[in-house]
Amino acid sequence: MNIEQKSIDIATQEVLKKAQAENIKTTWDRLELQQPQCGFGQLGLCCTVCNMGPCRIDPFGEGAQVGVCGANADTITARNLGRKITVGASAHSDHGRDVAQALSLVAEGHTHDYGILDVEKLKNLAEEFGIDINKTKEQIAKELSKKLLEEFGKQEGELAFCKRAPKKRQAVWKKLGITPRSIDREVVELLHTTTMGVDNDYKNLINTGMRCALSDGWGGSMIATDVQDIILGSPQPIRGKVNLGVLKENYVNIVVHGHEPVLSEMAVKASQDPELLKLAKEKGAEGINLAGICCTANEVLMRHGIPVAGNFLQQELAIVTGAVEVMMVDVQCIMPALQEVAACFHTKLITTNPKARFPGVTHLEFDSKKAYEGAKEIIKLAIENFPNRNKERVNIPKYEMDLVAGFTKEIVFQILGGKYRATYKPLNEAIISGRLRGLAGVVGCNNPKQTHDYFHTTLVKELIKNDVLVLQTGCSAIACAKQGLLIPEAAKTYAGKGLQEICEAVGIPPVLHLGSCVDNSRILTAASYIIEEGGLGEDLSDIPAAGCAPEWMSEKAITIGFYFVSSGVYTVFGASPFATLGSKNLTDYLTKDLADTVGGRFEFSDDPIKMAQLMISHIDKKRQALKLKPRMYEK
Ligand code: BF8
Repeated sequence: MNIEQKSIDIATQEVLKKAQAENIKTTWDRLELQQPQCGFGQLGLCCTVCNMGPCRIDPFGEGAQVGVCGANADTITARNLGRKITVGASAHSDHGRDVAQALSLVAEGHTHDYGILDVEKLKNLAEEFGIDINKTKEQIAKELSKKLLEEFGKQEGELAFCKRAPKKRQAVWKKLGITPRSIDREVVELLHTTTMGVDNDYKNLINTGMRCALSDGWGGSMIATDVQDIILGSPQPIRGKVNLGVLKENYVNIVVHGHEPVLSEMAVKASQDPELLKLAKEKGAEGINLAGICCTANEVLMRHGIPVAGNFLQQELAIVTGAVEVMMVDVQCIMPALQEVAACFHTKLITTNPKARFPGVTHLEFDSKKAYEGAKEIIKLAIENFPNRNKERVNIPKYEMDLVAGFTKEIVFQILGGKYRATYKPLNEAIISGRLRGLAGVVGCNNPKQTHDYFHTTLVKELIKNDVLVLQTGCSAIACAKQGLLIPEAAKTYAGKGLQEICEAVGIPPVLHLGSCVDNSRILTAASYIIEEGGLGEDLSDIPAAGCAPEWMSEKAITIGFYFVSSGVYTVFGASPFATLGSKNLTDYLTKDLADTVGGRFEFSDDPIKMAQLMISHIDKKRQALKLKPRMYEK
């Protein structure tokens, strides 16, 4: 694989050349060492569920067709997939739980580093849970955090946020028995059903999987998003910069990486601390520069305009620039290889979460009761490490791009509707009148098996060219931002005439950044508002919209895919069809039959233009079904 095949991003290519010249191994080298990758694993046909195995099914039909216990390809692939769904749901939901606990600490006055910054959202949420809001915000927060934490372990009823979905959608879930009852229970139950000798019906396994995924999308992730907005502030449209060029040569560079913004939020504050700025100058630096990688980056970008150094496949490369004093990591998507890469430089890797440690790596555990103090300690460590930087080995690519982020379900439509008319009407009308063809959610990771950023950007360009407004989160948003798609000016260059008119009228980019991966929940609630506004059907599956994760790699992406599909969304996945191809029955169930029950279904493709065309043709079908006007500027 040459460098151009590895990434379309010039900054990435430049640092990859440096890594090669200095013999530093990156994920692409390790991918090569793994070739050929296990065929049974790729097809989902390897079963390690019990100690009678590991078993594998012969995909050519000549060898064993069942495991030692008698499980066939359908059961094995569905069980393996179910386990992946539980992991993705656990990751997002555990994040949500931590944030809900932080709200409780704030309410009880155990921490003064955070506050209640979005009181309106606090009250709205409290009302959703039936809490009387005629009391102090602290009292409301105390009751609310209790209710939110109960969502994780309750034994009866259904998750409160399910009520945010249109009535018709709720009825679909009820009919299929997939309304999530709580968060933890759905994860446990799905795990239970995948153990040896429990559920042998692939369709039933997938139904249990959908319920678990829904407990993430309409539960754990939604709690994470909403509570973060309450204690850290709801994002507002904000300008920022993206790509490795945001690292600064004469500054102390600190990279925050991971997912939970509670500590990185404090790092933002601490990086502006006069005492620390003074110390940085004493050590010969011009100042302190904080930048982010992955979803933590998206969180601090959305709320503070902190620059983004890159997405998933750039985490090692940020260190390879030689200009990073500290990379502080919390949870999820943090490559174990970072330790080895950091050891090639002066960079200190610091773990902060008790759930995620590396052997031999400095661990400064985050304590939300002393959050600011903890963040200061890490920044100080970075400053003290600045003189250890080998200037000869610093090579920061001169590439950075402007972007606008900070769109939430509330803000997007406040903008479209005007400051005093926070309504979805203009958006719905734009779709109804044919000025906008429809909506797309493009989300998810990078994967070294696919040319870095190529799939995201090619797909998104094709969508906006066809008047589809794109909503993004996660590493996908970062990919498109690097290519200049997240600035209002991009509308003129890339968007179709209808989308261009809307973007120009309200001054938004044709691609809207809604935040981190837990913020995919913002897309679900935005879609529910669209239905509530009227004119575009009665269920989420009626909206001319589609979803896509073109370069996915994480189990979290699978869970997101499942809660989108179970919410009625047609969802395309790039790369491989999450190891289910070994069962034709399961593949057909996911890509065809689900449409008849949940209204959404999966599609798999490895060609970004084809992915866009599939999504557009689905959008057109939905337009036809709603008998909407023809597109305003049809070619
Ligand atoms: O949660 S998009 S690589 S960083 S998993 Fe990870 Fe994928 Fe990036 Fe955020 Ni989401």
